[in-house]
Amino acid sequence: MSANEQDPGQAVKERVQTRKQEPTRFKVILLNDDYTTMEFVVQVLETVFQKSSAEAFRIMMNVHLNGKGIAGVYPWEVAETKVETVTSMARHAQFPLRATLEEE
Ligand code: TYC
Repeated sequence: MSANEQDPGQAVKERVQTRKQEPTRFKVILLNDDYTTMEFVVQVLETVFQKSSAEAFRIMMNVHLNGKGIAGVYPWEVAETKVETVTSMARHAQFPLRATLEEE
């Protein structure tokens, strides 16, 4: 081995990973509006976000009172699919309900 061809085992410090790298997660945000019924939002939270009826009602009221709120937190593909599902259900029911993503 020549002088400048060093043993990488000594030149490169090994890093010990103390924590598994978590994949980036995304919040699915529900937005308030004046036309979507409370009942429909609760139904969406129960069916798309697997919330209990009590939790669905709590989240819906939080969105109603504060303008927006978190429906759930998921890896990107899951979050994106849930936004599409909510949007599709809302359009079929002719409600203007909107959902968006926010990086956690
Ligand atoms: N503000 C609506 C109403 O009074 C209810 C509502 C709640 C709509 C949450 C959208 O994301 C929403 N009927």
